[in-house]
Amino acid sequence: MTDNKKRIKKITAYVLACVFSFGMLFLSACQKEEKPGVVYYDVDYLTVGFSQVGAESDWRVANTESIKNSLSRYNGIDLIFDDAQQKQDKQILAIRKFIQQEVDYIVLAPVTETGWDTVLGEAGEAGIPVIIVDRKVDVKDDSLYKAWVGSDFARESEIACLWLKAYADRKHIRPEDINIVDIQGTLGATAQIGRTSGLESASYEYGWNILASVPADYAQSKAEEVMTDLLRRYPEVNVVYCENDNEALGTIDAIEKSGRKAGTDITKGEILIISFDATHAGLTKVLEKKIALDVECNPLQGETIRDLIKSVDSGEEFPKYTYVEEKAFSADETVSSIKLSDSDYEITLLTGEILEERQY
Ligand code: GYE
Repeated sequence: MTDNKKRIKKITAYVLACVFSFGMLFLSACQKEEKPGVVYYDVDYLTVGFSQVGAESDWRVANTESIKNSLSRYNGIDLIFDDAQQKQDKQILAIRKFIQQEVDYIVLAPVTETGWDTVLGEAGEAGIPVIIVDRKVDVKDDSLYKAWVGSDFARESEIACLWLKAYADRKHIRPEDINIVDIQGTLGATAQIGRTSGLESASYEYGWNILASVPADYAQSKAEEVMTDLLRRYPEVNVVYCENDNEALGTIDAIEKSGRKAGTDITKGEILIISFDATHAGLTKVLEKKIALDVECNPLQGETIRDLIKSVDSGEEFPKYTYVEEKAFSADETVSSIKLSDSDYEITLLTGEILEERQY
C-alpha cells in the first residue's frame, strides 16, 4: 500500500469513529428522554457567592468545610468561594465581583464589624440578598442584610469568667492574686470584642488583674511570639485567656519553651489557660490538661445558612438572628456547673470518648 493510501485509510477510520461516537451520544440522549417511568428535571441551581475571612484557624477551616458541604450542587446550590486572607479590602472586591456575576445570594463572614455600609448598599441596589455569618456587621441600616448566623461571644466569655471565679473560690485563691494576660483575636472582630469585653467586666467586678491585652490575630505562630514576650515582661502571670484554640496552642509552646508548665493548678505554680472554640486540636490539649477550660464556638453553620437561603427564596418566614448551640469543656472536675442567667449551666468534664465523637 502506498503512503497516500495508508493516510486516506487512517483518516476515513477516524471520521467513521467520530460519526459513530456522536451517533451513540445522540442515541443515548434520545433514549434518556424516552426511558419509561423516569422523570428528568432541568436543574436550576441557585448561585451563591461566599466571602470567607481566611484560613487562620482550625475553627475557620471547619466553618469553611461545613458551608461548602451544605451549599453544594447536591443541595441545588452553585457556590462561588472566595478566601479573603483576613483582609477586608479583598472581601469588598469579592462582593463587587459577585454583584457583577449576578449571583442570587451573597454570604459574608466579615473580618471586622465596621466598613460595610457602602458595599452592602451596592448588593442591595443590585437586588441580591445578603446573609451574614459568624462575626457581625455594624451598619446603619440592618435591612442591608437579611439574616445573621453565629455565636454569642459575650455569653462565651461570661461562661469562661464565671468558671474562673468558681475555680478560684474552690482553690481559695484571692482575686488580687489572679494575674491574667489576654491574647486577643483580630481587633474589631465581633468574637474579639465580645471575648475581650467580657473579661474586662469580670476582672473589674471580681478584682482580678489584667497585666496585658495583646492581639495575635487568632494565629498560632503570632500567639507564640506574643506570649514569649509577655512571659519575659510579666513573670507573675498565672492565667492566660486565649481568644481561640490556635492562640492557646502557640501559648503552650511559649510557656513550655520558657521552662514553665501549662496546667490546671495555679496554686502549684502552673499557668492556667482558658481558650475558645473547642476544636479537635484544642480539646486534645484539654485532655492533656494543658488547657484548663475550652468554651465551644460552634463552626458547623452550613445547614442553618442553607435553610435560611431556601426560606428567603421561597418567601417563608425566617429569624433575623440565629445563635448556634455551644458547650464548655474542662480538664478537671474542680467546677462542674456555674450559674448563668439564673440557671445552672453544666461544665462538661472532657473524656477521650467525648472527643472521639466530635465532628470537628
Ligand atoms: O474563634 C477563631 C476564628 O470569629 C468565631 O475566628 C470566629 C473566630 C474563632 O479564627 O478561631
